Amino acid sequence: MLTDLQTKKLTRYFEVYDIDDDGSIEASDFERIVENVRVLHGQDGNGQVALSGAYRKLWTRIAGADGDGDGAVDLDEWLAYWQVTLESDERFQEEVAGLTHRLFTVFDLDEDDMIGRSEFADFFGVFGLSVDLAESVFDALDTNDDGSITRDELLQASAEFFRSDDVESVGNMLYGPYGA
Ligand SMILES: [Ca+2]
Ligand SMILES: [Ca+2]
Ligand SMILES: [Ca+2]
Repeated sequence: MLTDLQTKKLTRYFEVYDIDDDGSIEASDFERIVENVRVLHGQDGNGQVALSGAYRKLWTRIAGADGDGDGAVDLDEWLAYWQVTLESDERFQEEVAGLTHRLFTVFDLDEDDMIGRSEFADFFGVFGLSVDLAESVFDALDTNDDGSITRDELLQASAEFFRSDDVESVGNMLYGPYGA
């Protein structure tokens, strides 16, 4: 079972991907994400191709949560999907840790194996989230205050976001504030 805290965080995660705010996640939300990537990185940038590809792949995966097959993933389907996924270490590794690795690689534009402040703002930008919010989340995640997030720190934050039932876990904030 998902705990109360997990449900709140996964609801926040749902809202982040429901870009047009219509209460379900569908292919059109991902087209918006891909469009935001294009605006951020330009039509021909290498990063743009990798990122767009990564988000198209992610949609294929998320579409697997569409239990009733109506082409849209609503919040109940989303939570049911994550409940099953998080119960299996194997699926967790593949779907959460694997995705986090890929996102880290595509957003590390200068390839220094760290996510800097502006790279993190790019990550939030593809969801239409503000730079101010990106800054405050970045500060929370950058616990040793060195101005960058390492791959291990992001993996840890992501694991906490999905799995932790401790309100104090830093990773809870990965996608910004979640419902009280
Ligand atoms: Ca939507
Ligand atoms: Ca559905
Ligand atoms: Ca970097």
